[in-house]
Amino acid sequence: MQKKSGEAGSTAVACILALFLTVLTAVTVYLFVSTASWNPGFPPAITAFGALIDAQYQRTLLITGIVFVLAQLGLAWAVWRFRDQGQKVSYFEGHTGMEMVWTLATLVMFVGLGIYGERAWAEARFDAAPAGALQVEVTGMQFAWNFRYAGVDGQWGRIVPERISASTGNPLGVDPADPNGRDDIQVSGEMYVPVNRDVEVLIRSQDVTHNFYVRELRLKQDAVPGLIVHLHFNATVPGTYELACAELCGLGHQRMRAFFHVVPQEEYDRWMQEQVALLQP
Ligand SMILES: [Cu+2]
Repeated sequence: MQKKSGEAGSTAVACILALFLTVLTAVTVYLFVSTASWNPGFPPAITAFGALIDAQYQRTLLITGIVFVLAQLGLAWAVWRFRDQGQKVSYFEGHTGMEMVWTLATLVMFVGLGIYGERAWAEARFDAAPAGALQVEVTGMQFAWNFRYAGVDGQWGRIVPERISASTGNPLGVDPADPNGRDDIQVSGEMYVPVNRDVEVLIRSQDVTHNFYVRELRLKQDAVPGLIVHLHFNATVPGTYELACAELCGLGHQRMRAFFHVVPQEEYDRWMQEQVALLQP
């Protein structure tokens, strides 16, 4: 229906919409600031770079929060400011200056956050593990985690896929002909590492893509068939943590979990001796 010129639209509609946007923004900000959303219930980090990850998370939340508030309040203002007052409608098509400003602002924000977070990411993934780090091979398979330690000689036994046989006690397929493999320690479901010690994990998968995820380490890494992915960390707080598979890997995915134990060096040595003793024929 055509409107007579000079007739104003409903102020109430613009008013209600602007008010609704403002209240919605205020409630959202209140929920984030007042509740656990700001610290969203993560268990405390047990690595130094975990603290960097948490700082990055909060920084991202703060910046995107500010952008959210400005955008919503700007929208409310525009709804109110340009409400139908019977004025002549003006219309323009695009504005190169504005386009450049918000494209550049978005670019600077995302690239800036990326550069800020680079160190936390690189520390566990790109930098080589410190010399003398304890190596643990972590293998995901439907639906279990297997851990292998190189044993007394510090050498891994060769893996031959044809030898994979869980029913005969060789789920990883360590070559029985390789003397390096005879003292390899294999455990399923329980991973032990000493506290305050550099640990390098070599993540593998035997079948589909799994994901090595320990919240307290702030590490989450896909286990990809055909790849050995290196990560390293230094856990500083003893305890038992959950190692979950964080990649939907099949029907038994939800039971693919293990326990990650960070223990004092003496306890680790004791545990290792027990495992060595189990190997003796
Ligand atoms: Cu899995």
